[in-house]
Amino acid sequence: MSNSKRLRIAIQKSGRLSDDSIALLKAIGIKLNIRDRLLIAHSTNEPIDLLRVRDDDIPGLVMDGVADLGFIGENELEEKMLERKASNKPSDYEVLRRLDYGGCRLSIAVPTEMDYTNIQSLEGKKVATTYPFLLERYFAEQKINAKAVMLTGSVEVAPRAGVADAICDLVSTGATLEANGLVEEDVIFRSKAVLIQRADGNMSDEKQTLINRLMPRVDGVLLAKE
Ligand code: PRT
Ligand code: ZN
Repeated sequence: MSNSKRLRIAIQKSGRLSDDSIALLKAIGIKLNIRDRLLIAHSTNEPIDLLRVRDDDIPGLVMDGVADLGFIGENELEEKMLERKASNKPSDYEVLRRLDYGGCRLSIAVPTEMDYTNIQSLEGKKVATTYPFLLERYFAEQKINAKAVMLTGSVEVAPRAGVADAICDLVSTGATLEANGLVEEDVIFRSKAVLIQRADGNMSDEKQTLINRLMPRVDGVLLAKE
């Protein structure tokens, strides 16, 4: 679908993955001319363009072949893959490298006052989350009848607002949970940022050669930081 001869890399425009992803591209020698408001940024020394978008859009752009590569959190990638599978949309991709940033976990957390022993305690309950497909998959694996309630923001206030009994949200330090009177109980998914490539079979030889030339540099940067 992507006709451009230039390699298109989808990257979060502004958020937790942006700076580290840009830093990695720069570290492998790609010079970038990024203007804050623009969707597209061009490299000045390689045939590469950046598509600067919301992270939610990155898996779909790669799976539809609109972007050739993408930097994305595994949480978002796996959720979108499940969502697209459920509606019979293309959902293939290849993970080129697992990166050393964006680390977090998707966890179930419950109000401190809730009587929680294990996941069975959620039988018949409502759990607010931005990741309904990952959560429903976990409920199915655990054979629990509970309901995922989709919220795109403010998930951590859902129990206090009476919208849900518990939540399933991303956690890194745990400070947000604590500030909202919630206790982390079950980790359902561990995530890091990954570099993915489209797997629709339509990558041109020129682009694949460029990717193959860049990847050893990525490995060099990752190794140097270990
Ligand atoms: O605007 P756009 O849609 O692009 O951005 P976004 O707001 O959806 O995403 P953003 O930038 O917040 O996160 C992008 C990705 O960073 C996520 O998909 C994860 O892969 C990764 N990541 C790593 C995190 C966190 N750590 C994280 N702590 N994403 C979100 N959080 C949030 C979490 O949702 C909760 O609100 O931080 C809060 C918890 O943090 P602690 O430290 O208090 O536990
Ligand atoms: Zn997002």
